[in-house]
Amino acid sequence: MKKKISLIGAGQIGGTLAHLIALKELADVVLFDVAEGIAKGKALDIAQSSGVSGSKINLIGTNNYKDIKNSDVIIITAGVPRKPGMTRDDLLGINLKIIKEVAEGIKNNSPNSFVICITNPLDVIVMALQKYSGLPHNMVVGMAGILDSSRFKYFLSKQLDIPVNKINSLVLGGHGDTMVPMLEQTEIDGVSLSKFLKDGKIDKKKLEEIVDRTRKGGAEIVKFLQKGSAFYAPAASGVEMAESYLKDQKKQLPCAVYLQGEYGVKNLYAGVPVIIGASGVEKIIELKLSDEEKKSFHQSIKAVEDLFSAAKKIDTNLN
Ligand code: A3D
Repeated sequence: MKKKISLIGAGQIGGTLAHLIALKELADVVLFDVAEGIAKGKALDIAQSSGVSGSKINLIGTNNYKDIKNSDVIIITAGVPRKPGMTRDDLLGINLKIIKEVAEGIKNNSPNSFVICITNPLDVIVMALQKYSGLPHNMVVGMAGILDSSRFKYFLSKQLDIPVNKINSLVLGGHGDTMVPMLEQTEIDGVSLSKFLKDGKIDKKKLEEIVDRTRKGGAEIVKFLQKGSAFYAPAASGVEMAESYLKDQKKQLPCAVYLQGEYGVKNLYAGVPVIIGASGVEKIIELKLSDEEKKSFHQSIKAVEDLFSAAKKIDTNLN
C-alpha cells in the first residue's frame, strides 16, 4: 500500500522535502501550511513536474488538518527561520507558539505517525512538541545531527581531497553553537582522524577551523541568503530519517531523541546516534566517548537545559 507523508510547513524546507519525496516516490505527500496558497501552489508545481520525472505519487496542498489523517510520517518545518545576526535560540518564543498549534493538529488527526521535527531551536522545540502532543517518545524525533554531520564530513572531504562517502563521522549534542563534532569517532577511508593528525595529513589548527565552520555552518548560509536559512541539506537529512522508518532500514543516524539516562542525561532531547526502523527510534547507541568529547557533550547538554528552562518560563504548561 502507498505510504503517506504530511509536511507541516510548506516553506523552503517543506517545498524541498516534497520535491525530494516525489522524485524518490517515497510516499504520497500532503503539504500543509497556514498560508494555504503556498501549500497548494507548491503541491501543484511539483505535481506538474511528474510528466518529466515520471513520479507516480499524489500531492495535495491544504490548510486543513483533517487532510493529514493516517499519515505514516509527519515532518514539521512550520515556524520562522533565522535572519542574519540571529541565533537559533532567538526563535524560541514565536516557534513555541506555532509548535503548540501543530502538536494539537497532529494529536487530533494523526496520532500514530512517526513525527520528525525540524523547526528551531531544534532540541527544545521537539521536546515541547512531544509534551504538547503526548505522542510516545520513540515516535517523536528531531532532525539536526544528520545535517551537522553532513556539513562536517563535507568540509573534511574538501580539505583532504577525499570523497565524502569515504568519511565516517558524526556530530552530537544540541543543535546549537555548542554542537560536538566527534573527532575520536571520525574515520577517513578506514583510518582514524587521530592518525591523520599524527601523520601530519591535517594540522590541528585547520581541524579546529573545520569544527568551528561546522558549528557555524547554518549561520554562514543565513549570511549569504540574507532572507531565510539553509533548506536543501536540511530537507535531504529529513528524508533520510523518513525513509529509514518507512522502509524499516534500521539505519544508525544521529538524531535528537529523548534521553532517559543514556550518556548520563535524563528527561531531555538531544542529539545521539540511534537506530531508526519500523518502530520509530528502536535503539539508542551509546558510544564510548573520550574525556574531551564527554566534556564538550555535557557543555552542549547544559545549553539545551538552559534553553528548555527559558521555554518553561514562556509556557508553564511545559513544567
Ligand atoms: P520558511 O521558508 O519560512 O517556512 C516556514 C513555513 O511555516 C512558512 O511557509 C509559514 O507559512 C509556515 N507556518 C508558520 N506558522 C505555521 C503554523 N502555525 N502552521 C503551519 N505552518 C506554519 O522556513 P524554512 O522552511 O526555511 O525553515 C523552517 C524551520 O526549520 C525554521 O524554524 C528553521 O530555523 C528550521 N531549520 C532547522 C534546521 C535544523 O537543522 C534543525 C535547519 C534549517 C532550518
